[in-house]
Amino acid sequence: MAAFTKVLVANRGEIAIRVFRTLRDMSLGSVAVYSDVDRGALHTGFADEAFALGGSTAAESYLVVEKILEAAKRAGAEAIHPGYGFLAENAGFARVCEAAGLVWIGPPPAAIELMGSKTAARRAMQVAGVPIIPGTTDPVGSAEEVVELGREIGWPLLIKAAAGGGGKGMEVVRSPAEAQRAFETARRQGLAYFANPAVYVERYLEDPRHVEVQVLADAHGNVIHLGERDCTIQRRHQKLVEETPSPAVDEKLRERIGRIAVDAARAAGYRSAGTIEGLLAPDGSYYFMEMNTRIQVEHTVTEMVTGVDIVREQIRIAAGEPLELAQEDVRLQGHAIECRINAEDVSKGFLPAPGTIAVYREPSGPGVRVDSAVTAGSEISPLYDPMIAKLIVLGADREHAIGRMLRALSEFEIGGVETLIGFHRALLAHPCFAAGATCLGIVESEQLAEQVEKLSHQATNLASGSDGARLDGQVRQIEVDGRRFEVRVLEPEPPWAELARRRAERVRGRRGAGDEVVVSPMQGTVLKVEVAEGDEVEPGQVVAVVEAMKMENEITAHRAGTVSELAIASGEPVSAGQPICVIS
Ligand code: MV4
Repeated sequence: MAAFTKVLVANRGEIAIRVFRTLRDMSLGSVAVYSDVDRGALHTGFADEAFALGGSTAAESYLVVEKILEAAKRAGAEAIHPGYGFLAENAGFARVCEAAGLVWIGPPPAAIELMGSKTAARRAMQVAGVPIIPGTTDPVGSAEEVVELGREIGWPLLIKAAAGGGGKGMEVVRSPAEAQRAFETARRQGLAYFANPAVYVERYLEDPRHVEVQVLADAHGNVIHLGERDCTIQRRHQKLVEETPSPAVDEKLRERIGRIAVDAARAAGYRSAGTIEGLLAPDGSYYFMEMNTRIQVEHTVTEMVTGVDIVREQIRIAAGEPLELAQEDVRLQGHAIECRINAEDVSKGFLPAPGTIAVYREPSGPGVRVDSAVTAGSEISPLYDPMIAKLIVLGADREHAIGRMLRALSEFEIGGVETLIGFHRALLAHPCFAAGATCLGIVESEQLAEQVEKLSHQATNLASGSDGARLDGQVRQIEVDGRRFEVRVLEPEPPWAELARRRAERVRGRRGAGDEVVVSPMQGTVLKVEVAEGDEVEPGQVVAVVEAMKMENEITAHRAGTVSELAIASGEPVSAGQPICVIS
């Protein structure tokens, strides 16, 4: 394999490290790039060479095609691996790389483009005999057309952005009366996110599972699948837990959806690793939803049960090598689960919680894999996505894997920032997850939130009822009669501490009109406005949803009152600290 010997990874964080590891496995040279914020980031040390891109935000660094190409030229890299996100599904970038004589470790640009248009993709799949969700394969031009479609294929319907994907710009329409508003909202969102207002319509499937199939296609006409991943556990279209095999897929269904995925990849003229995302309805029907033309975050669970290094296959395919295995060589062994450990605060509606990681200790031991790019002292920047680590386990069966995940989660120590560790412990211990159900509504339920609260402050109850003493937070080890105990120490407070706290609160409350204003905690785009002027709101009620770094963030009312001034509209950009509305 001598097509190239040095690869530049146009990415950061855990996925850059993930690719560098395989490059080393294969004795290939590696080149990292980094933004100003990432000067000290771990991924830069996992490559043979590292080049500064300059700029802080993604738009100033990892997304600038000329900067990436310049770094490749300076390093003498012969190939580019894009990772996921950033430029991974940018057909223009793939073309520019190839025009510059660099090998693109990814699919043909035409396949990226085809799958980027959800309507064109649906048309191609329909022609190829791949089942698509009933609906249109062309954009719809008016709310009247939506109503007409409802009469034909039945309610409810779902309007989706034609240039969209991943659930952004989706609007459910339950009756003809809702068509006009939903049509307009979906078009506005399509324009705001994808600079394209075109929308199309699908039948809305109730309580489906998100079941996706990993495919590999080489340049010699070989296309195989590596089984499915179940990604049903999501929040606002962010996957949180992924597993394989799916609790809802048996050998017969796997063969059927595997064939559908291989047919879909062939119809797209695909090459490289890709994922067919599909919906599995409660009645057992399976439909193509979209194709992700990149390596995905959750590829790891497939690697655990197949033993295949998917990045290695991407590299070999790009070098013109045939697939290392045929369909009959693919053996699925055991059950794998991945939990995304994000720096997010569950008690604040999963608000990203950037900051400095003070304490960091990864779990290990049998069947445990951690893909991360942080260590104690690392900064989780508000400029990039807040994923700290992916925790992946392999067990003999699902029950074994759940037990292992709970064990590994309890070993994982992250201090200094809020994380989803407590959330995952509560979710995986929930009867709905054990049952392999869709857990519809559980992720955001009050019940789970309470459980998370309990798990993350297990020792806090020691403090209740003990006036004048606060927890110092530190867990210490003591030995009593030769036996070890872990204790959280209660430190008596000085007598003026309570007064000082009250004074601080008064000062905070004295900002006058300021305490009536809800501000955006981040820079982003307004996805939805959930209230109107004159509405009565309660504390914690969602007033708007702001998208930042591909994450949907709920902005909530901090107090009860009436919305008197609404300062934003859906589709508009907002900056951190910008007023959203006044609640008086
Ligand atoms: C759907 C759907 C129901 N009907 N499409 C699209 C993007 C992905 N993140 C979720 N998407 C959905 N598309 C039709 N026609 C429901 C979802 C959906 C979903 C699907 C499976 C598992 C969890 C889900 C959570 C939210 C939305």
